[in-house]
Order: sequence, then C-alpha cells, then structure tokens
Amino acid sequence: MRTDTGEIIHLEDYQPTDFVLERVDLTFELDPLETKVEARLIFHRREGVAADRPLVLDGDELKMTGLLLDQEPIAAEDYTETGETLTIRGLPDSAPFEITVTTELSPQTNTKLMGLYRTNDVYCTQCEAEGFRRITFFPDRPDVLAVYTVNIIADKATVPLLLSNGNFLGGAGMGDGRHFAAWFDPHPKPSYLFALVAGDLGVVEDSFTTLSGREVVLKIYVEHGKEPRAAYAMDALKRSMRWDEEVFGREYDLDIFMIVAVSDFNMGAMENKGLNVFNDKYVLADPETATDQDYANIEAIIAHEYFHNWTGNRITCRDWFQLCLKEGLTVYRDHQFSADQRSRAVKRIAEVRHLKAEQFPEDGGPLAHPVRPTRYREINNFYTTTVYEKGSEVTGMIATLLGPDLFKAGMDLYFDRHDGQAVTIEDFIRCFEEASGRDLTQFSLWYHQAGTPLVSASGTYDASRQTFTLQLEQTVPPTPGQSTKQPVHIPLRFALISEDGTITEASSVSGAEVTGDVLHLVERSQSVTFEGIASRPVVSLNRGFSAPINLHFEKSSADRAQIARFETDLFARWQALNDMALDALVAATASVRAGTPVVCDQALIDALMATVSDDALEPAFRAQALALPSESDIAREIGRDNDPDAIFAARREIMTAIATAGRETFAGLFETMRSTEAFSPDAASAGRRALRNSALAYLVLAENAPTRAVEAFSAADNMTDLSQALTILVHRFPDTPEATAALESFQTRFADNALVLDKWFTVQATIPGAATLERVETLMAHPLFNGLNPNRVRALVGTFAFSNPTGFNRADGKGYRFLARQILDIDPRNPQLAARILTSMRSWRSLESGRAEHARAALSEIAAGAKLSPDVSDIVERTLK
Ligand code: 0A1
Ligand code: ZN
Repeated sequence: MRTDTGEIIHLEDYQPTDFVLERVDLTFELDPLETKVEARLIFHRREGVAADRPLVLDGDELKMTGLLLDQEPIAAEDYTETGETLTIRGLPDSAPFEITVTTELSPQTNTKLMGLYRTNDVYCTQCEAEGFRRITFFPDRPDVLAVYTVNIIADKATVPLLLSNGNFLGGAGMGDGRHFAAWFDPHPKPSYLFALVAGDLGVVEDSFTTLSGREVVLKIYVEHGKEPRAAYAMDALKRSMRWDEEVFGREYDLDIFMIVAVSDFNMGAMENKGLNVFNDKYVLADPETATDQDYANIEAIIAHEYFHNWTGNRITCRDWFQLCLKEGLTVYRDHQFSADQRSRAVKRIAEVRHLKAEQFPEDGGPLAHPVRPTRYREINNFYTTTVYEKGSEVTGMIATLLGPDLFKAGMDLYFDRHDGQAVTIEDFIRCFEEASGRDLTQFSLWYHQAGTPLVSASGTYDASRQTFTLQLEQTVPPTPGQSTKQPVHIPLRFALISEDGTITEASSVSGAEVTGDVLHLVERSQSVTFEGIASRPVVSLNRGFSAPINLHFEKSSADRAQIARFETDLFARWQALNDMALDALVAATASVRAGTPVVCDQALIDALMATVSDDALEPAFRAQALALPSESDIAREIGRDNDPDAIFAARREIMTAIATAGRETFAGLFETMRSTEAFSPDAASAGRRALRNSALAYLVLAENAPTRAVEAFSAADNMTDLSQALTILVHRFPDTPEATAALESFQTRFADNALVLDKWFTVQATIPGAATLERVETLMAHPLFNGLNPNRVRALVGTFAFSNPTGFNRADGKGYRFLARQILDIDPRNPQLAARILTSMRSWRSLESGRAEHARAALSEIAAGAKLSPDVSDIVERTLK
C-alpha cells in the first residue's frame, strides 16, 4: 500500500527535480506472475544542486531485485528503499550517470488496474497519474520529460503482439519460444504517457495522409472476432485527425497511431503517446449492439484522446495541479469537434445538461474545488467534472471574450512557445493576454475560485425615455477552504426580444462593456442601460450558456414562451422551455408535499407542443425540448430539505399532463419519425430516433398500458430503439409479465456480449422505487455479473447510486447502507473505482433530515472501515466535513 494517506500536496511547494533525466531504456520480460523489468535511467545533476543531495525516486508496492550505478552494484549504505521511495546517495557531481533498477511485478494479480496489469489475458498498462511508479522506481512526475526505448520479450505463441509508444524499431524470434520487439519514441514524454500492450488481439488497419503529405499507419486492436465493430471508431479517428489539421493547424507526428480496446479499464480512455488505450465500451459499435449515445460517445472520446497528442502530450502539465491545462482544453476541443460533426445547438444542449447534472452538484457540495486546485491528498480524485467540464467552459469563455481570431492567435502562440514543455495555467493564459492585449487577471479567478457563480437579474423598462435597464448582481458562494470570493469576469451573451419577436439593437449602452452580443459583467453589481428601445423587451440572457453560472431571472411564463418562440439562438430557446418546465416541476413538488393537487402550467404545455410540432426544427432539438429536467435537476433547484419521492411523483404527474394533452401529436410523431431506410448512426437519423422514442415514452404514459412499448420492443431493428422500448416498459410497468419477458429475451439474446448486458443491468438498477434495491442485490449474484470488472460495477452499482433517486434514497436508508458495504468491498481491490462511486453521496446534505441522517450514518460506517485506501478516505472525509 502507499502510505501517504495523510499527506497533503501543496502547489506552493513545487520545486523542479534535483536531477535531470536524459534517457530511459526499459526491458520487459513478460510473465503473468513474475514479470521482470529492467530500467536503465541516465541522469545528471541539475546545475546549482548541492553535491550531497541524493536522488529520490518514487515507487508503489514494488519489489526491487537489483540496483546498479554505471553497471556496478551500489553499496547498501548508499541507498535506502522503502517500497514507496528509493533514495540513492553519493552520486556524481556533474557527469551523467546511469542507474539500473530491476523490479519484479505480478500483472495477473494487479486488480487496481494501475501500472502493468492483465485484462482478458492481455498485458496492458495505465500510468496516469502515478501508475508508472508501480512498474519501476522513477521520478514519476509530469515535468520529467525523457526519450524512451522499450524492449518487450514474451512467449511468441501466447503473446504474439508486443506494442509500446513511438515507432517500431524491430523484433525477432529468440530461439527459445520467445520473441522480442523494440520501440523508440523520439518525443520526450513524462512517465504517465508510457504504455505497453502485449497479447493476442485482432486488428483493423487503415492509413491517413497528413496535410504535409506524410503517411501514418492507423491500427485499432480489439479482441479477435470484434474487428467489424471497430469500423466506426476508425472513421471517427480519421475525421479527428483531419479536423485538428483544419481547425487547430495540428498534424500528427509519428509513423503510426494505435488504439487498443481493453475490457477492464478504470476510466474512459488514455492518451499514451502513439498508443491510446481505451475502455472497449468507447471503441466497439454496430447497429445491433450500440445506441446512438454510444456512437456519439465513441466519436467524442476517440477525438478527445487523439487531440491530447498536442494538448497534453506535446505540451504537458508541470505538475498535477495543472491537470485542467490538458483536460479542460482537450474537452473544449472535442466539444468543438462534435459540434462541427453534428448539430451545434443540440450538442450544446447536451453539454449543458451534463454540466448541470454532474459539475454543478460537485461545485455546490462538499467536494467542490477550483478548476486549478492548490492542494490534494490523492490526485486520482481530481479527474473530476470540475477539472474537465468546467475547465472546458473556462476555455470557451476565453474564446468568447477574445473572439475567434484572437483566440486562434493565442492558441497558435501557445503551441509555438511551449511545444516540448511542461507548463502551467499561467503560461497558458499569458499566451491569450499577449495575443489579444487584454488583461485576463480578473478572468483568471475562474481557475482559482470554486463554486458556481449566481447571477441575479431584473429589468425595468421606461417607456417615456425608451430605455431598458438591466440590473445584474453576482455572488460566488463559499466552498470548502474558500469562504470569501471576488467577483469574476462573466461574459454574458444576450438578446433583447421585442414584442413582435424581432431582436432589438440598442442605440447605445451604458454601464457595461458590450462587444457584439456579449455583455461583460465584472462588478458585484452592475446597472446596464440600453437606449432607443421602442417597446418593453424580453431579455434572453446567457445565450448559448456563454458562462457556467446559475441565473436567477424571474420571468412570466409568457416572457419565457416569447424567448422559446423567437430567439434566434436555438440553445436559448431550449433553455427557456427548460426553465418553464423547471418552474412547473418545482411548484408541482411543493403541491405533492403539501398534499394539494398538481396543476400543470398551460403555457408550458402550449410552448412544448408548439415546439415539438414545428417541422422546421430538427428532430433532435425537439427531443431535447421534450426531455424534462431530471429528478436531480429538480432537487438541485429546490436546494434543501429534498424528498426524492415527492419529486418523482410530481414529475410523473407533469409528464402525464403533457402526455395527455399531446397524445395526438405524440401518436403522429411516433409514426412520422419512423425510419424507412437502412440504419445509419448519423446525427440526423439519431435525432429522428430520439424524437420518436420520446414520443413513445409520452404515449405510453397517456395510454397507461404497456402494449405500445411491447410492440416497439419487438419491432426494434437497432439497439437505440430496443433499449429505449425496454427502458420505457420496465420503468413504467416493472414486474408485469410483459416487462419480465422483455428482460428475459434481451438477456438471452445478448448473453455473450458483456457491454450490451451492462445496459440490461442498468435498466434494472434504475427502475424507480424502493423495491429496486432487492433487485440490485439479486443481480449482483447473477452469473453474468463480475465484480472485478469496472464497467459491470458501474452499470449496476454505479447507476443505482447515481441515477436512481427514489431507489437509492429509500427513506429507510437501506440504499446508503448497501452502498457503504459495496464501497468497503470494492476498495481493497480497486480504490479508484470505489472512490468514484462514492462521490454519488456528495449531495446528501440537501436531503430532508431523515434521509440525511441515514446518509451520514452510512458515510461514517465507511469512514470507520479498516485500512481504507487514500482514494476512499479522502472522498469520505471531505464528504462528511
Ligand atoms: N487522461 C485521460 C483520463 C484518465 C485518467 C486517469 C486514468 O487512470 C486510470 C485513466 C484515464 C483522459 O482524459 O482521457
Ligand atoms: Zn483527457
């Protein structure tokens, strides 16, 4: 075990290493239980470092079997080894020297999936953030960049494929049944980007010619027999490569680019130089087994990892506090890519839904931290939606503030100036300041202050003066470790919509800088006056979600409907509908709790029906309009004393009211959106399926019978329709013979496809209601469930905790106690997975007191667990604080 459970790392303590690493030569002799690793590391002492300073290398659960200095054994008194560190004294003052460390590893029993491990008999590595130290003693930090040569030796018959980073140097048989391969990566890289994959895999090959005419070999490795399911990933890869050349001017830089899909992986994927390793969920797809969402995820993640080659690999992070430097920027880039490949507005709506569902609760709860944190105990716990998604939003705001041309100039400067370096957020920001001449000091607070800013807005129209005044206030709420906050620079895109629906331009504006449709809110309180406004306007504020804020702007339903009808920014139209729906849902929840009848705002129904019936709007957008705020969205809006059962009941009633009022329309859409052509995963076809399936969900509610869902399930010829029909049927009519039969047929049909069975586990784990806990417990004993595989655990336990508000938050607290048992069970074998699932408890304080008490008790039970990992103890302690 790593022993650093209590140690907090502080940004302000950053120091460069005493020794400079020049070269790394690694030799692996692979064996499931006794892999031998020889690491030859060439160092020299950094100029100015005192001659008596020792070399300190990082390790984690390592067994060292040899140690040499310039090929000579090192005397026992000259080094100290603890398993976590190796300290070597008496090293040369200025001349380069070579340290040779040999270690012995057991990949087969490495269940943490960090370092070198085995997945389905394939050897595979995961080194970000601190996995390389589980392979050998090493200066395992991102600012140590070196050139690597890697030799891999293994049994030829069982391990025919030997891969590592960079370009292939050569390989041959060794005459003893073994063979070797050598790889050389000419690009200096930090250890977290190292990768090795070895085993028996199938491959899909293609090639790509870069803008400058270089030919790059592309290979995607998957389990034998799954090659046809990698075609879409390959297509997405080629589109990503072209897009990065065209939009960011970035070309690929090796002779070969490889992707390997593995079935045991803690995260989505990993950007190792030239050898990306993917969770197979984000590679494999065909119409029979993948939903439209799966296709979209594959496209986005393939792009994300590929884009890291420039934002992350060529330019990397100085230390892990700078994680958003590569992650926020790369998410921004993959969002832009997906927006260009699909519908920009629909993509933006999905991003904002995700941000509000995942990042806002994090930012508003006990785990809140700045995009660029200044302290951590366990870095694995900082791969968060704040670092990724809020980090991307902050990058997007820089683009909004500067405009496209200056943003591009800043990016070009960043690539030019910092290529080959390990840098900080300050370096990044400086490039935009220099390119634009704009002072971004206040803007930088977005990186340093946690918490979602709240902007309160109100407007007054003066007919006699023809002026409109917008009063804006901003506050950033206190968060752990940050009790007071400064006002931030908030770029608010806006439009003033006049009575006839046109967008009004003011003759002049005072009280704020306005550039184009961007209003710059920089003070705590600002009064902005628009002159020359002929009639009372309706303000559409934060168009396109230009800033990741909570906005309180009281408006009548009629005003919201005006925006929903006339805005030219499609995102803002959706936002207006969603706000109307949220108002209605919050009011309905209050009615349920008060025991008074729920009444649904007719203006909401009218606005929704007008939108969904408007054939000029793309179907994917109309489907987004029909998807009401989730139960968690409603809970977040209410903020405190939440009763998940009341929220569920209220939402069901509002949906039923909409379903009943729109029954004819939904029946019509269910027919007209039917596809007559062969399946295609493109965005337009996916949009039609999305609209048809939401129509189905409402129809089933209106009809209050399972028949239509059963028919849709039988008729489905693709996984999107099949899984939607199954979900509607099972969630609405659980335990009916129809639901049971459908679940059974699904299981039989896909029994040999673990990724599809994950959907089967998830559908059941998310059935609303208290009874689901018993179902989940039964499913954990199912022969097809495997508690060692992270995808299975997330599909069943993870979705139950994260996505089943009524089931998980049972009033008797049994859901929380179940989670506590699971966390304590998973933690010893896979701490990262346990810690991540535990973050599902982050909003416990906003529950009503009975549930909150049960939640606290369950958290305390975890905290009291013997030998908790640093990952879990960090999360549980912060959650309880
Ligand atoms: N850098 C990867 C995410 C990642 C982080 C940690 C991991 O360790 C298990 C794996 C992957 C990305 O952003 O895609
Ligand atoms: Zn990433």
